[in-house]
Amino acid sequence: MKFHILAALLVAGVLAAASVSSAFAQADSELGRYAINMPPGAYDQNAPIFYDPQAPAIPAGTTVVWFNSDPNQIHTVTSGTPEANPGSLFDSGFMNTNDSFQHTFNDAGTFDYFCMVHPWMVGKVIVGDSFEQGHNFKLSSGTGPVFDFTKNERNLLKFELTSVEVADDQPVTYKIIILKDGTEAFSGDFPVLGKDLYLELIPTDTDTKVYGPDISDPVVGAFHVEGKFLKDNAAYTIGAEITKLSDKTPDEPITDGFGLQIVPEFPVGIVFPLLAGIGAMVAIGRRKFF
Ligand SMILES: [Cu+2]
Repeated sequence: MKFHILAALLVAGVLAAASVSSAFAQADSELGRYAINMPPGAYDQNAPIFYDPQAPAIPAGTTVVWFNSDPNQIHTVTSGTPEANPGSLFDSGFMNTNDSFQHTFNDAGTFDYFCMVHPWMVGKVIVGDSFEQGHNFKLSSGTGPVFDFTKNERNLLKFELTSVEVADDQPVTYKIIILKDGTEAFSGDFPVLGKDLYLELIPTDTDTKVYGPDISDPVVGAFHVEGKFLKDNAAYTIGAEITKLSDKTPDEPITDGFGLQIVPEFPVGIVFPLLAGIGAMVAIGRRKFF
């Protein structure tokens, strides 16, 4: 279990049991969490992108919201392809400019969809169902334990606070720290309503950028972190902490660390340990990690 030990050493030298888990993740609400936009000009066969992003990887249970931002164009979001089972899973019907449509993806798989009006407009959503249960958080991932950015250009993570009761409308502030091979590469604060934080990782060739949330009324939509720090073949450790519950600092630290391997291709040497789950789950105290 080379990877587990490595991840533990990176953090604090403390290795907790890594649980094997790959199962159906239930949606906890029907609130829209992740936005896909049809930008101006999306109708054009030569448009650079029809549905943006074109092929996100999201955890099972995520509710996706499509927006038609294409002026004076009617579009649809219709599951399948024109040839194969069009609309059998979801179908928006005609969407005018500024209309939205949402669908909750509960099952793992790759889901193609297209526009009935402009059938060259195609997109897909990749849904993963692997997760890791920590002491305080459950971490779900769109791509599973290995994020191969040559196959998936982005990966939506869902952090769910499981150890504390939180109302859906309660303000919660998450602090997320990403260590790359043991060195801090990113730190950010994310205020949300309720127990869930959706955070998408996007490896790019540019400097670090943070934006979101996709849905801000209420503030439950996904945030995004992109940058070249995510583009190395490296062992990443993601630390999650609740720094504010309502407007109070928690009496006891609420924190977990999770391992995630980000690779440009699937390396044979780490196949076995990575089949075990999302990586090493190392439960650690604030003093050790932060
Ligand atoms: Cu269309």
